[in-house]
Amino acid sequence: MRAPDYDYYPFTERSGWAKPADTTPPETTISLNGTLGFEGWYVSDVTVTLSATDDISGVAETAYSFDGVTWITYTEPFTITTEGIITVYYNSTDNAGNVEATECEVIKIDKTPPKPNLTIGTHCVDEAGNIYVTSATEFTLTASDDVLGVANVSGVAHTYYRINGGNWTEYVGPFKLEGPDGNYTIEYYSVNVAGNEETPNSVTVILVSLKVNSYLTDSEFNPITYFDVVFAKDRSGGGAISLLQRIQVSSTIILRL
Ligand SMILES: [Ca+2]
Repeated sequence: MRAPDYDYYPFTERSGWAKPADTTPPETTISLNGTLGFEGWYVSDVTVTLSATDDISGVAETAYSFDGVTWITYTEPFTITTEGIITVYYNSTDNAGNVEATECEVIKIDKTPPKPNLTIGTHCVDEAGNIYVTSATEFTLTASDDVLGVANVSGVAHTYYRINGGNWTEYVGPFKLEGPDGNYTIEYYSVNVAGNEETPNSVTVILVSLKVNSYLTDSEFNPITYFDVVFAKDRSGGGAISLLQRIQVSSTIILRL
């Protein structure tokens, strides 16, 4: 018998046969558009596009969420600008009411170079702001990959420094300046895991030796003309083992620490 010529059931076609029942949920795919850095980190904003297909009854709605709790109806591609690790949950529902199992995509975004910080050990600064150091002064570099609200986004991967335009050296621990007195320019920068790096920072310090003028006399106020630097067995200087250096008192003593 021919079916009635009107559509009393939404999935019945007028030509007379019923569509198969739709028991299969839609399938949603996600695509991301941004600039990839290293280790799966994007170094730019990321635009998210969701597209869904459903063979039988058709897609009724696609939705997404950033926490799996609050859902937003998807209407057009959206852009994530925040940094850190962001999870996008998404699914679609078809016209027969089948809901796709929620899928998720983890998106890692780090757009900001790490911030290095140079700490200069024992030093002094004059009124003009000149920084004086000795060959014993330690220089320590630390770096942070924090941004406002997110600690250690992709993480500091490497910190580099160079002295007076020499070769860049990877920082592994505190360093000191060696060489003649004078100006030394220290440049330094850090790179994070995502590959962001900053224009090098720079500081100039002045390396100086310590100069000591000696006016020593003996108990009779006779000038002491020299003293000996020795290895000794005790603090009183008794039992000298060997003479390291004989220093003339009439001259300026320069201590290279
Ligand atoms: Ca379906």
